Amino acid sequence: MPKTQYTKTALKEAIAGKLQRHFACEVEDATKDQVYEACALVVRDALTEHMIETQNEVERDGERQVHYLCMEFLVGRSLRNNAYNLGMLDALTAALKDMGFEMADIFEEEADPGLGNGGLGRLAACYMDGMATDGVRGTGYSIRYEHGIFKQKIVEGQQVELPDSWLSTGEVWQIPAMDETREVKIGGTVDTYFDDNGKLVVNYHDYTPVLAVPYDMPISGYGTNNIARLRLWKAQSPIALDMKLFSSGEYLKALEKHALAETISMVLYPEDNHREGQSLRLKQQYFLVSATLQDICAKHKAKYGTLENFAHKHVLHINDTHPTLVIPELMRILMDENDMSWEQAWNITSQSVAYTNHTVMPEALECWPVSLVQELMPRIMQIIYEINERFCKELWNYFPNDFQKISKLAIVADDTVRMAHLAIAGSFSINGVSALHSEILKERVFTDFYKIYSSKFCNVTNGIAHRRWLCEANPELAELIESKIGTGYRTHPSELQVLNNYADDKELLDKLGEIKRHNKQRLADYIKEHNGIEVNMDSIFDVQVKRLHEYKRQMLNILHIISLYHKLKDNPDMDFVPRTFIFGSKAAPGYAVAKKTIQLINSISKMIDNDPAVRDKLKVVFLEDYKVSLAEIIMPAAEVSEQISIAGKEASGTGNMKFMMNGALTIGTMDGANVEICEAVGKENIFIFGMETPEAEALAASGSYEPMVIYQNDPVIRRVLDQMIHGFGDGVDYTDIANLLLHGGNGGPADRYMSLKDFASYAEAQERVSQTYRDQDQWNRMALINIANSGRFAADRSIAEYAQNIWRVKTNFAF
Ligand code: 26W
Repeated sequence: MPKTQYTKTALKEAIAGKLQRHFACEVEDATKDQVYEACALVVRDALTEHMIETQNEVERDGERQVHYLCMEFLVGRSLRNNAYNLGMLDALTAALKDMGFEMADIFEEEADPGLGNGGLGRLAACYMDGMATDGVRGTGYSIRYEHGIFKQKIVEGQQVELPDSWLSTGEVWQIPAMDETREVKIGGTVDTYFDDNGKLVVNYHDYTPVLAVPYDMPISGYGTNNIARLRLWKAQSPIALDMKLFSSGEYLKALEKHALAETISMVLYPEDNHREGQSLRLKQQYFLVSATLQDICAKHKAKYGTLENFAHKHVLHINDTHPTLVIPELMRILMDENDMSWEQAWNITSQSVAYTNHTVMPEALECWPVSLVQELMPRIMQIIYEINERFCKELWNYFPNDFQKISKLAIVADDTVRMAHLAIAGSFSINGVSALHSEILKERVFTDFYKIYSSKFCNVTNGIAHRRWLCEANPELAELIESKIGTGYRTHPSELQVLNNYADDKELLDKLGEIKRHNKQRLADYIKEHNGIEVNMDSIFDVQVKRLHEYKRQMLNILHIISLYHKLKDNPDMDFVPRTFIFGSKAAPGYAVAKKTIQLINSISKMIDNDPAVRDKLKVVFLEDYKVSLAEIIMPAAEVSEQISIAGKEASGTGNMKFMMNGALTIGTMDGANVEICEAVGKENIFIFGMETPEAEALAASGSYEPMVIYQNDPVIRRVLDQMIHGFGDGVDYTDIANLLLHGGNGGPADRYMSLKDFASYAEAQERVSQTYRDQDQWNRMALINIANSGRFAADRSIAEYAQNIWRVKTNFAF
């Protein structure tokens, strides 16, 4: 447990002290943002103290460390989380109250750092929390993007992207470590030759040097002094301006060189599950990888004087393929800078790297043109070629004479570098993120690799930071839980299971319903304030929040909503369980269909809200700028969780876990972690519909799917699509969307993700949702069972599995 106890009085004094010293003001004159900053500084002091202790311990005992590399860390706000973990949240709330401030208002002052797109980045953040709590020696590495994911504004129904500047209030959590600045070399020319002694000499020149300046965010764990560190690299030009160029009159060129270096950490790429072959992105990847490895290796050498024992002391975990260049970069450091042979370097490298795959979408699998890798990192390209050559020789042993297969599996082919193949060749572990996804990797995506390296493949089902998503986001629910089962579940999430014993406790179930209503009210107030829409508190809050992507099938939800609208228009007095459909989603700026889908949701929302015949029973709300802090309001208020991707495509999903933990019931396909959620709660406590993976895959592969036939035979669907062509009364034309569903487009088949095929089954499941909701006791009972069985989806459990099965480091977690 943390050593320090924080009292209200001590905190008040500390905050007042910070206000005085940093802002030269008294409590009475302080603004909310000054108070926020003062609180953050007080909390930070405690964290940095713990961080130093943790670092010293790591240094002393020399146990194996985990280095978690990820291009995204969607950490969310820090103040409340750290205060909770340090056990000072109550005292802080009381201290602020005494000083005349509401805790919630102060928390609102903090910007929500958007250093990620979606699932991948949020998972990385949840895992930092898990590592800190489980006592794993972990460091996360990423880029300190000046601008995170764009801010989304909805203007006349359409998404508009605005730059996000989070640093103003986020800076307080980052401690610069200037003395550990590294230099990354980009571009230039490399000459390699063997000297008289037969030793390889690598001469690298004319490159552009870029400084990597580290900023450390201490990530607290719960009930422990162990701190996980998140190291964010900022790119800086080493010279204010290139003086040589400058004095020779090439002012602009000097300026350009300078700016080029600094743009590396300027902005996060907003594509999710879709690669953009931009050279700046590849520079970012190499920048992250090279700075990180130089950092780890320099410290390791300072301690041991050699890198020979590197693999015993470090695991380099790569989160998806984006940091795969760690493999050739570590080879480069070991060979070029430490005189190791290829074989020795390869042994160390391939025993240090572990790779997690997060997607099976073909358009997300990374490939880089050889020419680009060559241009930006010539030495790395040489090493990749050599890895490829040796790898292909190895493949030859498994598939002799099968040239076709070998070129299919090669790392370099058709003038591109296939990052996933490089990751598989150079790592000792490859895992998927849910049981189903890991099976799909083995059986379909990486079948041939699995034949060769079956022992490298494993599964670790994703998990979420349950303290953030339950205890902090939903304090009333946490209090209710704790009144029954105590606080043990905070570090032993499986103890939530004890709640199963209360499934028939009417009083508890009523209380659960009451709490949900309070959380719904909070969201309703938010909606009123931001969308000007009054929602019916007795309606089912049905939520789909996630990135906008065709495979996630927001479209299926929309088609169903339109069909409900028709049903109500035909029969306004029918006995209809009122529903509020809530969406929140960002679309990649270049993804036209996704953006049009957002517009479609907004058109429908407006049409319904303007129609007195239906608007009390049916509502559609699109919440602007979905992000972590907004999710913290939405999750506790949700009653239905939409997890409706076409089976086989959603690697895991983690929103599904957050909803469940907050007592929402899932309507979903047998995809990703939904399968395990279904197993955990039982079929009777979840609404499953649609094709399962084998059927969906077979239908897609057969080429015989014809949505037009469904359109012709199903009057409900026909009317929905006809309405889409006809429009929603605001003059916006959606024929393109209808065409995409019925005829295909953009080089794809009609209704690629088979929304029409699953429509009837989905509508039927939604009808079951409505009927179930009529019996509130039954509904609350199902909600309780979902909460009670959500413990296995805690990040603490995932991290313990990584630690035990992949990283081979010790943890404090008890399964
Ligand atoms: C190169 C462009 C790009 C950018 C991001 C390709 C792929 C990605 C991510 C890996 C996509 C992603 O976030 N995948 C999600 O990962 C979550 C965490 O494991 C899963 O829960 C989601 O199902 C998966 O879509």
